[in-house]
Amino acid sequence: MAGSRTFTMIKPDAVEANHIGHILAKITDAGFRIVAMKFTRLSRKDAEIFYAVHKERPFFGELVDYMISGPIVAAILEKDNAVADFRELIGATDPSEAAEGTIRKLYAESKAKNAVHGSDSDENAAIESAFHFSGREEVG
Ligand code: FUP
Repeated sequence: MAGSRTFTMIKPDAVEANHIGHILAKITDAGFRIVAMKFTRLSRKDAEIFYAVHKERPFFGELVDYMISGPIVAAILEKDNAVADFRELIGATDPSEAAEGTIRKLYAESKAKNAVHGSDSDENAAIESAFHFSGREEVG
């Protein structure tokens, strides 16, 4: 899809391990254009809202605690077929199952601390982007 968008976060484990630069290089080398980006920190309320779809799952509390444990990078990315191509670039949720060369295979610690988020649909990409960015912050 021409010029479609996805939303990503570089998560606390990858920030802590100094992988921001490596991950951004993989993203831009793969042809994604950065539309908006910020270095920020989620509040507990932010994380609970962002991951509300998982609130009945057994890992929800751990997921929220982890996502607020340190700063993150949030970004809106643009590319043809952005959602699907980005999920291919990041690899499976569990890095032990992720394909060679994917961001999670290279940089994720575990299924819970899995280095990056990528939207799972165009609809969620739009919702997640609007949650993190105002229209004025879409500068790219
Ligand atoms: P993904 O779409 O690959 O980010 O994965 P999911 O939407 O299935 O899961 C969202 C987040 O929940 C993952 F990034 C990590 C966390 N999670 C766990 O901590 N344990 C699990 O068993 C599954 C997911």
